[in-house]
Amino acid sequence: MSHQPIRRADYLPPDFGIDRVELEFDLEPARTLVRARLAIRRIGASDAALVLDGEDMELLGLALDGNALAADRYRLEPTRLTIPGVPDAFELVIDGAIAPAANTALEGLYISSSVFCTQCEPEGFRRITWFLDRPDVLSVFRTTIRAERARFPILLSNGNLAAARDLGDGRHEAVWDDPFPKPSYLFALVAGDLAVVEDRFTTRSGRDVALKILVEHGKEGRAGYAMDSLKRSMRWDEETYGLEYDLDVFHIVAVSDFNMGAMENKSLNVFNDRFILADPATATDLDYANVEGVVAHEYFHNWTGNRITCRDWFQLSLKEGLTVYRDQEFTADERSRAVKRIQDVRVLRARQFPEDGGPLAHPIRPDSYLEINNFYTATVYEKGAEVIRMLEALLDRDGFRRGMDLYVARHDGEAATCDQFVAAMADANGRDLSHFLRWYGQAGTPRLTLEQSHDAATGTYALTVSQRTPPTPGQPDKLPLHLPVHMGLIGRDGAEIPLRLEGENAPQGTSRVLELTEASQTWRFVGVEAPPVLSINRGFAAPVVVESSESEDDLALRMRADADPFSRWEAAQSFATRLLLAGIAAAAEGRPPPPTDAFVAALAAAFDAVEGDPAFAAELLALPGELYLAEQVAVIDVEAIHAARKALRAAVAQGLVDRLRHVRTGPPRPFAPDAASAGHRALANMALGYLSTIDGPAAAMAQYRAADNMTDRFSALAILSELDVPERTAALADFHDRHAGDALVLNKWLGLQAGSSLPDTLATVRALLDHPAFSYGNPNKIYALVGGFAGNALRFHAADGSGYAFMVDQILRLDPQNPQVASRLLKAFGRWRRFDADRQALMRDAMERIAATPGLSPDCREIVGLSLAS
Ligand code: B3K
Ligand code: ZN
Repeated sequence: MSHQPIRRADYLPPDFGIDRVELEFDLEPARTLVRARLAIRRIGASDAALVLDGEDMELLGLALDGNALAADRYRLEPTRLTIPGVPDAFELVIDGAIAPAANTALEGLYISSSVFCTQCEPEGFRRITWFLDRPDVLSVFRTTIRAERARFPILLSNGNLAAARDLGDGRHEAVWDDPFPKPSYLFALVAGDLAVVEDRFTTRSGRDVALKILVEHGKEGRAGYAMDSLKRSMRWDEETYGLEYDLDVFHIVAVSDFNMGAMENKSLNVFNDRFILADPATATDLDYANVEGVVAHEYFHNWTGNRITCRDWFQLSLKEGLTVYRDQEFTADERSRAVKRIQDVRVLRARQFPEDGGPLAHPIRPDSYLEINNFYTATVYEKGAEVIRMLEALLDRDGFRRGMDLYVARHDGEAATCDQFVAAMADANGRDLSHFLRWYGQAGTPRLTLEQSHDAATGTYALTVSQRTPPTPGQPDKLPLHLPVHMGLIGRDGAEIPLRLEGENAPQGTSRVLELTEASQTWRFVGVEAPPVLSINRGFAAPVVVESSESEDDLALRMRADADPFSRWEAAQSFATRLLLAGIAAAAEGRPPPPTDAFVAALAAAFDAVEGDPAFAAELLALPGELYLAEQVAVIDVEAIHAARKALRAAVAQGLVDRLRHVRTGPPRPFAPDAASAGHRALANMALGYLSTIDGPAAAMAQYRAADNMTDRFSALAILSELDVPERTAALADFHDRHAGDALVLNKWLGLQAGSSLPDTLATVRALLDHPAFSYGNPNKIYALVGGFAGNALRFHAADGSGYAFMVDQILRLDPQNPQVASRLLKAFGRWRRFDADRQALMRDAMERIAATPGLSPDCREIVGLSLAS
């Protein structure tokens, strides 16, 4: 917890290395004793003092090469321990005590439902012992754990079990050896009474790996999908990147109190249980997909993150962007590539684009931070993955693989930088990617504008693409970026046109990646007889906004005929967005909404063209969300956005009513969690939602009662929860009683009520704070209820400021106990400048109340400071 900004430019290598770490834990919830034996070696200046990070611990003793250090030989401060005048190589033994049961920040060693667990990334290890807690210090760890056997029969740490014995006094001991040098943030310890689900995996080269997933007793039956996902991930990484697992055991432990999704500790992943537990009665298809994606993500970190880690936290995207890209590709290969791309772009636009356009905008490799926990952002993760994806587009698949191979060969066992990653990509392909590196340092979403002309006499089509990135805080002037322009041309008959650039002898396919490097560039295609329809940014190859004034006819043509499925969906989104923006303007001015016939007809034709791909059809029918629309207007009017979207939904329902009813016919299918079955459910539930705007709640209520799986039951409940009808109350009560005692399911119930557009939502949320299903100690519950409300634009931004006042109370209550969770909630205020003057004033007052609070955490101080400064 640093109180001064840390700057990327100030990076200095450490003065000391710690080659070997031996930890001994005597576990007791109230007071745990930790002994650290560190083999330390000087790397830097001969007069440098040893400065170790450490917070919130009690120092019991210090010995250097076997000699106890007197108090005048060292200086202990709240966040560090300084020992001047140390030799060039020595052993330091530190005895300390910590209080896991009192650890509510869930960083370091803490207790979740009677299970000891750890979260050390990024700076939690310094709450376990004093250390060089920075990712460029790599050490070999041996961990000895002692605890009472009855309460803590399972004792785990990283690596392989080296020894286990009974201590005779009701306690036992386990010793774990991790042969791979690793930074402290990858250390983990788990101790408790957990059930073990076991399987095995044989790697390509014949290593037999024991796979163990540990869950709360009684939840063993819900770990099967996670295990299956793990085995498929292991196989995929071998087949796709030639990367194999490197130890004899791989553990995943599911805990219920966890700030984030999961953590990739070496061979001992710790997970938020919502990303492990899944069965048909309690998990939706989205939950299954999330389990698969997060299990894969953490497993893939074993190479991209653990074997090759980050030099400093500014390089976070080196492991996170790359690993998100890898898990996206895994899901694309395992499920539907087009649907996965659409879902990822939807998330990018709803979460990352607003971040990039607001006060918290930062490059994927930030330049400074006050609290690094604030930078586990959509930008570092999701935009970081898009930057990797652009490299794949520019170098093609084989070239990208060559770059990955070189990156691993060069940096295995090291703490690397983003520059080194891009250098490996460049060197493996004989390319100069220095211009591309600007993506790492420049924030903001680039906007592309297009100019097209066609010369019938020569059959030449000219396309000019111009780029411009709006200013972001601290970066008023932006440079042109190097990006792939993935495009195709479509004839009026719907056929793809062979693409031949002026000067080429023959066409080179019908879909091409052009490279934009300048502010503006023109490409001329020959052999184009008639004016074509342009399909641009296919597959969303570049994370940009394309400003286009495409005609409705062209959009309709691309919606049904574009060879790129992503672009078909994109055309539908653009058409819908255009109508919605007109509708928003109309709603704000009390005018009737614009005519929707042309869009509805185009949607019907596009829908008919994808018969046989229900998952894609469901995406096609999903209108742009409120967050995305908010980004498209000059001043956000939450009521007008909500009303316009509701009106278009009703129009689509009327226009497609026969098709929607047809979707709902046919024999019931038995439940299976695979992507194809999930696609059928997605489409059927999409249809149910639309039809409820015509038919009311009856069909949703019937489905709610008859459902044999959580996807269908919860989809019906979500539809009912938006209707002000008696069935709503009945279904919510029934759902609660059916799942009483199941925290993960009740979180869905909390979230649904917090996100409801009905007018009494805030009162409901306030009442739910006292419900037994809610607790301030559990991040999942806070994100569901309080976070769910913050994401409910209509109610959070209530004109009277009641939503803002509520959120301030919640943030201030949470900050002292868990600053990470508080500061995540605080980000809801970031876009305050985009609202009308009255709301701006209310939001500014709310943030000033937070800023004026004594003892505010650095986490919240940084977010509120950046937000107010904008
Ligand atoms: N690396 C962890 C995130 C740790 C977050 C700390 N605030 C999970 C992941 O990205 O895989
Ligand atoms: Zn990650």
